[in-house]
Amino acid sequence: MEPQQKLQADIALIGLAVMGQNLILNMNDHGFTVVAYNRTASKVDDFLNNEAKGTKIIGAHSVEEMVSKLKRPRRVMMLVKAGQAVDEFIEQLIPHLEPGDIIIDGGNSLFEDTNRRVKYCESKGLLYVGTGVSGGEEGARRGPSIMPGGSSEAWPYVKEIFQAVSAKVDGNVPCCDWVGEGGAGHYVKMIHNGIEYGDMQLICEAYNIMKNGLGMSADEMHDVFGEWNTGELDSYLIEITRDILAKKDDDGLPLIDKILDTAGQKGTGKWTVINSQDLGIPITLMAEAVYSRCVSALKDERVKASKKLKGPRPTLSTIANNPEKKKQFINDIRDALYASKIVSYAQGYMLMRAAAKEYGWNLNYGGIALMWRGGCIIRSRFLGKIKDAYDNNPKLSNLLLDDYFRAEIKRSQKGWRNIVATSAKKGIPVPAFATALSFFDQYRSAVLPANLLQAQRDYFGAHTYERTDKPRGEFFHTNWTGHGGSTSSSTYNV
Ligand code: 2AM
Repeated sequence: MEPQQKLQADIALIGLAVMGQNLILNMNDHGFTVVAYNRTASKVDDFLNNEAKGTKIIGAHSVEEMVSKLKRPRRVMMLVKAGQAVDEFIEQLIPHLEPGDIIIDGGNSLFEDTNRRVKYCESKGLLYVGTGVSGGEEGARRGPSIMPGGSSEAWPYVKEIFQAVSAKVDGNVPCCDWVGEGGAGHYVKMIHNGIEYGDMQLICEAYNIMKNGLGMSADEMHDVFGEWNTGELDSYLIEITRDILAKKDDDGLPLIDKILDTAGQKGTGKWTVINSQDLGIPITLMAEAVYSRCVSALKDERVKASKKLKGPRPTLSTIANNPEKKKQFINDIRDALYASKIVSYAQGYMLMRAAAKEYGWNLNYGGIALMWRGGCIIRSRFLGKIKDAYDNNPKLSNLLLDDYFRAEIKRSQKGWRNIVATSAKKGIPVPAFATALSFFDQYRSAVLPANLLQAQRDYFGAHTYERTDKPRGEFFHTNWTGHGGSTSSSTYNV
């Protein structure tokens, strides 16, 4: 290694899978000197001799050598398999680092692990950053959305690199800002993925009504999604849906019609829903999106059931055969998608607020919308409006109460209700549209039937209830049958 390269490197990156390699190349493009290291050292040489040829990227063949090449405070970023590999590298790094040095985990770690690692590294005098990196391989190379959290003293030292390599929107605004303490960065990445599940399910429901209800061809739907992508739904996922619908197989027929309808999942949506259950926050749309993938996976059962369980035919021929009505109905589908999407994001933000309270984070809500605005899978024009809402009122308690979104839902509501009602009548499944509407109607209800629920709980389990004519916090029990006794349950679980 040439002597002038000694102590010159800005950052080290461990993990030379495609994401790691691409992020290194991206950092190099932005003028940073990166030391590349990997457990299997032969990958370092492969990388230097191929993708990294002709760049300023430096290779290292041991942790010690890697660390020796870094400027202080040292910045070491890991992009390795989540779980044990991260803990192992932390242990390998600690003996070679000094107080104030920074370990960064850019992998898909669970936020609870990051919470623990931040505390552990800080106890050793080190700083620790757990960052969500979204946008896949292409994003890593051209500009991902980067969501860093952890030891806040580390932010000034990683800000320049992260913001330089991140995606940019509206000219040159970086899709990277400090998220918050502990595992907040990885948490926000997890919520991003839950929202992504929801967005995808909403698009699938819109597609299904057009395809099976209105009998539209892939080319016709391609045009509709193309048009939607010029309006308030303008987003990466609508854009790729437009393009997917235009793709032809070798025989010239739409490829989409040949793809089996069973969805896979890697589990990040599931983790979001599990966390929502822990925190008692209704992210009903994301939950329906996860469960819809589960239902889709029951292909064989569904094929059998389709021959036995009878219901209405899903065709909407009266609408489909009247061009005026059809156009209006397609607009209603768009409105259903849009209003449901507002509900989904409102629910995602409700969960983040609850998490901030539970885990003691000071989350930057507008910043989060900005980070998702570009680079990642859920990037959209819509997120700019969420950023505006939190800029207008950083203490906004619910996105549904923001003036802009309130007006948007008001405008879309008629179409949304028409789509959910028509689908119910015709037996077209719309779990996400419907749950969003039910949630909306529950959320705007000052009174819900939980009075009866409390009565039932008190009847069979003496769980007690509060009364509308008494102050909150006073609990009552009734002897409903006359022979149940008047002893109430000792524990009261909300
Ligand atoms: P490898 O090339 O030596 O397998 C994605 O899998 C990245 O994580 C790769 O760089 C891989 O290194 C690394 N990785 C996976 N499991 C690991 C482990 N247990 N210890 C160290 N690195 C690991």
